[in-house]
Amino acid sequence: MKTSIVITIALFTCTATTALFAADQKATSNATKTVVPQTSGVKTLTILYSNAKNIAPNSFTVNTGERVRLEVNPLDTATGCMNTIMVPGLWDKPEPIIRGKKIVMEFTPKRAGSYKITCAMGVNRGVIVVK
Ligand SMILES: [Cu+2]
Repeated sequence: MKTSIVITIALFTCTATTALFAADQKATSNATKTVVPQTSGVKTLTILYSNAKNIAPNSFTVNTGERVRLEVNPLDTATGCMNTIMVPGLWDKPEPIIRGKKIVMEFTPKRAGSYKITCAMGVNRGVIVVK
């Protein structure tokens, strides 16, 4: 969790710096276009969670070696067996699903395969296919 916060702050800082840099470039140079390096080599997957529909979407495809940021936005607080979410093999720490509290899981898949999105007990709720 701490790591996620640090990464989020780092990304925000990068974005802000890039924006300032871009604005500065625009102001000082009309003759040449500066290509701002992409700071986000990250594939972001966004999930909406609700008690009624569980997770949506629930099926994703990513590539081996690709940095993935899986975000879960809970509209509800999940209860009972399904009150946590994890991706065994990619994110092994069950994250509690609490209304309004975004969950961020960042990982880089190293092996191709089908990874289930589950609760802490392993009940299936979706899949991430790594090619
Ligand atoms: Cu469960």
